[in-house]
Amino acid sequence: MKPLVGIIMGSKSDWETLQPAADTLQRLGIAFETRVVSAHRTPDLLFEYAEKARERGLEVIIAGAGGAAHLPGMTAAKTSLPVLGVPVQSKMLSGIDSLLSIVQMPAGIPVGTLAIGQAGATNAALFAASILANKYEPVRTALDKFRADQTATVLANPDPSIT
Ligand code: RP5
Repeated sequence: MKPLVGIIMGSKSDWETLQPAADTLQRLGIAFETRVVSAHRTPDLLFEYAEKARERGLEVIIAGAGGAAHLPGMTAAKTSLPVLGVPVQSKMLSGIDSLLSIVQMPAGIPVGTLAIGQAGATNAALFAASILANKYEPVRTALDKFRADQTATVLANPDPSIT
């Protein structure tokens, strides 16, 4: 199956944060690819990836980066595909630097920014699924099931003292 979602990240060290996005897409049956694409270390690759993304069949890009996190914004500048930004929890500033770098886009080029860390990565995948669900019925069904299962799990375990 050709990937519909591209998960890109600024460094291999971001994989731990972004892996839940891949796991969630896998669970929903959505084809994806994962790549290290750095705005700072491989800028030419970033331009090529973003420029060719649509013609290769990608429909959503999830971009995770930490620190001075330019990857999501620069990717969004080079493609009109929806770009979802995941701020990686940096060591020095706990991801506040990543969050502000990604969320504070000037008007004109949007990046849909998620929470810092793995929760943001999971939600980026679910957000990508919501976008794709408008067009792909199986994705809508998988997303509805994901939510129903989540609700059932909470309701089936009402007592927090029981493990
Ligand atoms: C960013 O720099 C990456 O997204 C990563 O979060 C951060 C640190 O990268 P490494 O020095 O661990 O490769 O570009």
